Amino acid sequence: MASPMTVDNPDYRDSGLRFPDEFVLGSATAAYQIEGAVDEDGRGASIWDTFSHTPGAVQNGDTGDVADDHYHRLESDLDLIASLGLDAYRFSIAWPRIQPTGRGPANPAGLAFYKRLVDGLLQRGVTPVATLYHWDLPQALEDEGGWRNRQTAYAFADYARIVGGALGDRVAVWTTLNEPWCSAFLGHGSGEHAPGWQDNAEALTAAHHLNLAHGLGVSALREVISATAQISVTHNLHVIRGDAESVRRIEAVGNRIFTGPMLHGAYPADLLADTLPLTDWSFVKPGDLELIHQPIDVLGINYYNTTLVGPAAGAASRASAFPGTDDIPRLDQPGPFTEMDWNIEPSGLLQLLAATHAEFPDLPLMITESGAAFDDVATVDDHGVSRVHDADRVDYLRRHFTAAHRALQAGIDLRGYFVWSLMDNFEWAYGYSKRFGIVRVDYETQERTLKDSALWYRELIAERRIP
Ligand code: IFM
Repeated sequence: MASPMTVDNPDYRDSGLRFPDEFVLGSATAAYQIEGAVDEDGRGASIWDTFSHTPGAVQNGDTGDVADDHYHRLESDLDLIASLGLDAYRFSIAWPRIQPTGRGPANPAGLAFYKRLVDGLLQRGVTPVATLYHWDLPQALEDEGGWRNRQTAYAFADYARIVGGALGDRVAVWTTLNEPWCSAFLGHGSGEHAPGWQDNAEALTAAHHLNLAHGLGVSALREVISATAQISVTHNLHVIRGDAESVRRIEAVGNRIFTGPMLHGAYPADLLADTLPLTDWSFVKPGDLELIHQPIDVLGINYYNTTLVGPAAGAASRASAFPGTDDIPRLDQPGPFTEMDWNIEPSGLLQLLAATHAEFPDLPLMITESGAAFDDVATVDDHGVSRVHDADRVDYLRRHFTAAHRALQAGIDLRGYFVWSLMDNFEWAYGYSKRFGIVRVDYETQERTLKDSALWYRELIAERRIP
């Protein structure tokens, strides 16, 4: 067993490190990835229903129609969550369950589902952490221009007010948006995600309207939630390494385009200059930055891997997930890699936490996602019990919890860590081909099996130290 003397252990494979009692040890999911029941109880269609049913958009033609059937298995999934001893459970609310067309009165059945979820968590001693938007925009709003239309930001604020009013006395942490980079740029730049646009100017427009939605959403939530509830936003801030000018450019359009207006009250000057060939930014209206720049209580950070870049070569020309930077080459990095081909680099998590803390020293941080997809093998042991010996995921988690612990040791105000994900689920454009869960889901039978990583995490939570 490692001792605290091993904090400089370069492979981050420590055990025995203790987390404070107040450090939140949780796990996370998102609505479209697990719920299924897409046509039930008045739920409207979302852009992911449309996208996943578009031939060629998702691997194997997979859709979220059934997913983990969580909507019908709520009680047993709540028991599963409780059995792991999670301090907190992070879930997202499906906007089209609450407002089937994205506007108008709440659908009582939709609200009732999330009330049962929240109350079920509280009854089991698990803290509810809710995300309002994890990518499932009502299709009716997309038909009016989606995130390219600034009215969607105002519709989001109305939705936030409805949900905050219904659950605001019981949810501990509210997150407005999950990874707006994905919504804006995978959705409108590279087109890998719903709604599948490939247009740099539209992608930048969408980014601004997501920023606006965040600010309006924070204000709406503050009106209705309890004074003790916290408000956050979650970003997948990219850890870019390599050529300094390329790093600056990608960080500008990948990270600071969101953190600038949300947390500093301004778009970075270098971002505006870099993107002038793509847009004149006339979608930013007077007063928008004040609306966007609302105080938040905690910043959510999702971390998976790093990116290595070289010096720009040629000219940017294509629609991209980092608009205007397709002239920058991505370089190979050393492994190991997860099933997503993402490099496993726990030092990137520590680097990200340190850099974010340095930039926003007064803002508590929370790792709202970190985890790994691997090609798990399900077995049956001598006693007939299903097992998944996912040593690679245990190793990933050990190394990233070690990084989180080092962040605490370094004085970074890190409040918790949510493992992505509680259970295998619909991995967006990859369908069900990538398994991120610490709980295996057999998609034929919907049987749930605790993987070794779940048993390991259960022990970490119980002992509050890395096993
Ligand atoms: O599954 C996703 C999640 O929905 C958002 N963050 C990244 C995860 C892994 O790709």
